[in-house]
Amino acid sequence: MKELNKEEFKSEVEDYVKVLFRKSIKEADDQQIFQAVAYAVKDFIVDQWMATHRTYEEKDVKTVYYLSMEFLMGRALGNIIINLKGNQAIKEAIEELGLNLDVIEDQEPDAALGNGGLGRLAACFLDSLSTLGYAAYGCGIRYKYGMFKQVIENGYQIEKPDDWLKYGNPFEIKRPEYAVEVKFGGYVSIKKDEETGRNKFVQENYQSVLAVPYDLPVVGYNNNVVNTLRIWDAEAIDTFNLDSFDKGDYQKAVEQQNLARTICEVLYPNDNHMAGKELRLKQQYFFVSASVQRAVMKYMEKHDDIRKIHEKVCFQLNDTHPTVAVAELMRILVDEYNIEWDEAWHITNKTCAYTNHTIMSEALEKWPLELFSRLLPRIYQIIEEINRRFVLDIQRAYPDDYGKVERMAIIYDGQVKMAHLAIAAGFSVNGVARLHTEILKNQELKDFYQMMPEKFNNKTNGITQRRFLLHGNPLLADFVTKKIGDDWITDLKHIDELSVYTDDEMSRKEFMNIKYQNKVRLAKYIKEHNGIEVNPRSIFDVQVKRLHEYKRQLLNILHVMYLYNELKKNPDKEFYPRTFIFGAKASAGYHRAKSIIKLINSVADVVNNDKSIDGKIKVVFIENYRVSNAEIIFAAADVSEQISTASKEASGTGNMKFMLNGAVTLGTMDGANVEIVEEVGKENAFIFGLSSDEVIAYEHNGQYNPRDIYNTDGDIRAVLTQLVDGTYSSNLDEFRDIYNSLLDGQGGRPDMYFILKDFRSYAEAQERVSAAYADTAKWAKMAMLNTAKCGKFSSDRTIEEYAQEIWHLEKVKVEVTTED
Ligand code: 9GP
Repeated sequence: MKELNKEEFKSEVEDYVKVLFRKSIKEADDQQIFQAVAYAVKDFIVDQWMATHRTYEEKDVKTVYYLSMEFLMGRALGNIIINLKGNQAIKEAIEELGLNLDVIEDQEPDAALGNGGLGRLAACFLDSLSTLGYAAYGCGIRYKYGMFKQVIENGYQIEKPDDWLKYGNPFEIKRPEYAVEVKFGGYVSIKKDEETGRNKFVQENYQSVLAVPYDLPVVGYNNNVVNTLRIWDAEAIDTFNLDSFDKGDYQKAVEQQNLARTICEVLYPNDNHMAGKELRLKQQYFFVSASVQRAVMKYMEKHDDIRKIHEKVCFQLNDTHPTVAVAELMRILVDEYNIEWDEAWHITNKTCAYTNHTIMSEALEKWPLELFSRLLPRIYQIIEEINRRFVLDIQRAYPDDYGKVERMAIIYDGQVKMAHLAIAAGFSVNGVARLHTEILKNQELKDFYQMMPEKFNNKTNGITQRRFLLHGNPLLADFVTKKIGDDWITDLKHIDELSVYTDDEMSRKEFMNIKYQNKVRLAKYIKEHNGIEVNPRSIFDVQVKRLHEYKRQLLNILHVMYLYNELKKNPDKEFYPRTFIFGAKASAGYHRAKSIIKLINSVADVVNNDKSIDGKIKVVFIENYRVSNAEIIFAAADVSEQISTASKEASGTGNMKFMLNGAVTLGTMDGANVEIVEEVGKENAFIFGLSSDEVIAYEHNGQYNPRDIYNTDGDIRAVLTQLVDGTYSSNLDEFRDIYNSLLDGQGGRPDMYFILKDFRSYAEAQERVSAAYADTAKWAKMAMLNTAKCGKFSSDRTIEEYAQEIWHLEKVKVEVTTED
């Protein structure tokens, strides 16, 4: 591993401040210092970056292209520094320059090119791919505006644009030499190919944009490997070319300009929900076409037979969003390389693999035929042909069952069904936690599983311990290393060696003292950002994740309302003080989710200001929850709320980050919670609620009526009544929609997410939490065991499984030579 020279680094920082801003270190502001430090760090890693790519080429290794609309990278500087093991040298250099590394890191805007779990998973995967030494590209979009900034005004969420590129991004490198053209619209005509004499499909009268890549380094841990996250920006092909003016085609030139301007403008802020907008489909095809074209070109630079591309290239489709890749690869093979359909199809089958991340029906992408065929005429033709052949296969396999075609066809009911296309075309279909994969096989994708069982497999998600422990929780990271050495940083299974210390009183005390200090750090953040005083000796009970009804933040806050009522009724009740901490962004158009945010803030206003309860309950809504403040929050949590309606959360990854940081899970048997409980033991988690089988059974037989609970349970009735009687808002209609959703369902199913059904079981589990926390030694052991038993949930393990079982990659060692 290349060593960082402190003196050289210092003078680089000074030079950059001078060259970039014409200032001395003393004159530069914090943002300018950040820029200079970031450039100096990039200078240091660029040799490794070049060496990595040289090595891949020399060894001609297979590369995975991880195609994803989202990469929720967060800040880069701190992460790169820890992965370089350069913490000490850089920290010293920075101190000797009279600067503070924490302040500098805080200047960096989060690269928030993602919504939530799916995008953050992609970022963790990139970290693991580099650390394990696998050749990989992340391929995505360089959104000008990432995930919106959330501001809370009078308790309401307001969205502000996230202008993350305002000061430029010091880590990126523009690569105009790799730009490619992407075509939209027009029509397809058939022309005779002079060379082959065969018919050729040609897209005409289209609009096109130039896709220009920007590369970002992804630094592996202490191994010289630097992979690339390639994000594409759109530029106009030729700005008002004379041709267009001459032909009077001014309109078209303007349209092309507009197209280029709008495509990468903004990330759609929908999590687990399809917006169905034309621009979104344009974004999808834009980055997929660019990535696939470039991957094919790169492959053909070193090989002469396109038929063997699957030996060196794999496209992993992160959810259905990049599924057009299948048709784009077919287009390139058939139209550009003149490969016969059947052969092209086999090549495509061997090159593409699909990950499913959800069973929420509103998230499954289906595009109207009219829109699809107008925007992507040639791609649509190809999908029609894929569908025609696939339907024949279905009919051959199930000649007497017409329902199969109805349920499985790629084109049906006037829509293109992207998941069906991905399954038909890929060689692998994986779910993201064991339970989720079983639900896919036995429920949601049952027909596909019956027809193609060999494609289905599970890859339980993971997280990178380097960001979420080593960087996010330095005190705990040092403690772990002191006890068991530092192997856990690259092989998290070793963290199990901590288990023996859970019986040692001194170690438990130390562990809890670290938790306390992290709680003090978070309390300070809350005071600074929310103006709320919280007691770090109280239980920090945390639910941070996107706001979605199935994640049931509503259950949590209704329970807080219930507890508050209990305390008011019985002020002397024995009660362990609790701080309920929430953080969540709601998609801008998701009204009920936004009302739930308002409800949390309204409850916070009432409860936090009620002197009669003596601060026993505090409620905090952390504004603008994102990767950078998440690191502080996970480190400080005692209780990890993972309370989704069973069957709905495909995996969850926040649950793993909490566990790693020694928080105890309070959750349903959903997603990866099931595996967390399996690892840590039922006695070290608080499990409640309906099972996924029970939820699915109720959904099928429709026999759940929340009114029965409302009528028979006075406490629940009281809480629901408070939603509409002025207790939390003088506007009696403020929370009426929430109230109705629980009891009437507004035409749909009332209480679709079984909040009332699970309420009592949740409240009882919460009582168990309080009792357990009161027994300090017991709690310390539970919390520490959570950290110790987290080994399975490293994204390194997940990536090893993908690499061995799906991608078939070989590991590469990188040496930096004088050449680089
Ligand atoms: O909702 C899932 C979440 O459970 C999972 O952890 C994450 C990563 O696999 O993906 C989320 N899915 C989506 O955001 C949309 O499919």
